[in-house]
Amino acid sequence: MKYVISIILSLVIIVVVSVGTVSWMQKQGFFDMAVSSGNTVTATDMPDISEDATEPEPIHQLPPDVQDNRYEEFEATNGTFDRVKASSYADWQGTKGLPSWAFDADANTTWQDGVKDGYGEGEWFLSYNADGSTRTISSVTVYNGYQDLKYNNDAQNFYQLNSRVKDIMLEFDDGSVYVFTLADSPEAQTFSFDEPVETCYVKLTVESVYQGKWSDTCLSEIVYR
Ligand SMILES: [Ca+2]
Repeated sequence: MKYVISIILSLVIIVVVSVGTVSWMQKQGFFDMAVSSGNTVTATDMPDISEDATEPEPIHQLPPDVQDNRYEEFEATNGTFDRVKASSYADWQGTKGLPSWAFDADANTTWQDGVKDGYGEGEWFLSYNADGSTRTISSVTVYNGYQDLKYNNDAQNFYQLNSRVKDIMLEFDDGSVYVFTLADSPEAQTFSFDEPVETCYVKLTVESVYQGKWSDTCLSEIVYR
C-alpha cells in the first residue's frame, strides 16, 4: 500500500510539473518562435482564387501597321475612329481616291484602290484613334462602289464602270473576325455583329469584288457604329 501511494504521488508531481513547464514555455513565447522561425506563407504568396475565376482584362493594342510609318495616315471625320490608313489608294492623273474619302460622311466622295494590276482583292483599311483609345461598335454600314451622282446618269454610270466590293473581312484587336458579303448595290448596307466589340481598331479587308469594265475598285463610305 505504501508503494502504491508513492507511485500515485510521483505521477501527480510529474503531471503538475509538466503542465507548469508547458505553461511557462507558452508565456515565454517558445511556441511562437517555433512557428515564426519556419518558412511562413504570407497572404500575398497565396494564389488568388477569386482573380482566377474572373475573365482577364483584354489587351487593346494597335497592330504593327499603325505603329510604323509604312502607310500614310489620314484623318477620318465620320465620327467613330479619327484616323485611317489603307494599303493603297488611287492618286494619278485624273484619278484620285483617298482613304479618308471612305470615312468622311459623304457618299459622293470615294476611295479607289491604288493597285495597277488586278482588282484590289486583299487591299485593306485600318481605322483607329490617334490616342489609341477604344470604341465599342456593333455594326458596319457600307456604301458600295463609286456613288458620286455627278457621274451616275444617263450618259455615264461610274458605279457600273468601276468595280465594287463583294466580300469584306473585319478584324478587331481581340482577334475576332467577321466576313460579310455585300450586295452589288449602291444602297446603304448594314451588317451587325453577334455582340458589341470593344476594340482600338478595325481592319477591313476587301476579299473579293464585282468586276466592272474598269479594274478600279471603289468604296464610297464605311461607317462603324
Ligand atoms: Ca465618302
